[in-house]
Amino acid sequence: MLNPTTSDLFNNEPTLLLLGARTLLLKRFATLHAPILSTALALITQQAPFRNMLTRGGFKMSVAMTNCGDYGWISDRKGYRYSLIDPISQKPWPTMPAEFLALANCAATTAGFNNFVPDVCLINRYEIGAKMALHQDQDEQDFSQPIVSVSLGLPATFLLGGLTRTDKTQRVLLEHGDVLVWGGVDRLRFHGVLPIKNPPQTLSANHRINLTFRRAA
Ligand code: MD6
Ligand code: FE
Repeated sequence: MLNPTTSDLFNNEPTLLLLGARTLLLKRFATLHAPILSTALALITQQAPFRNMLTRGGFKMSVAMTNCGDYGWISDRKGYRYSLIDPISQKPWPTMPAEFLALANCAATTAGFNNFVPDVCLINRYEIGAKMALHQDQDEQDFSQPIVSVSLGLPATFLLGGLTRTDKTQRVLLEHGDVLVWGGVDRLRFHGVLPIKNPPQTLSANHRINLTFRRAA
């Protein structure tokens, strides 16, 4: 865990933290945009509701997911892949809202990745106890494209590993409004999310939302 100092506890300014050669944590970068993102999200989930997908092994994922954009990331007994069609509605995924695109592009530029135009936003919803096992993002065609990940709601401990599964992981606290950007030599780093904890009474949220922007094709 990046250890907060007493002064950090009272610091609400946006901050950039370098976590790797091409891994940047943009603390609170999206905080002001959160209400607009939530409104857009409500419209998306009316068309493409959250669902708990199956792994290839037939286990239900604890994280509920949906997508917007030209593609959606899906998982079922056939494995992981990108699909133009939502398997539930049999229709294309909802259009990526302009606010999503603008935020992702701006965050990428801030982290040194110019001209990032995502064609998919995977939307993850974590209830208390939900988690994501250590994995690499490797279903995309062009690994020169970065990944932009926006955290909303409850905090999470993100595990940031190296390029092999057994590399030591660092724990990174991802809070409401934080944006994590990585690419280049860090694009295939292993990563995961520890089980979401019960919130302190000072937090009103009861789940965590993560928006992961990628270029699939
Ligand atoms: C999450 N994120 O934070 C899951 N992948 O809920 C990811 O799997 C992820 O945050 C690649 C890059 C950034 C991420
Ligand atoms: Fe990932």
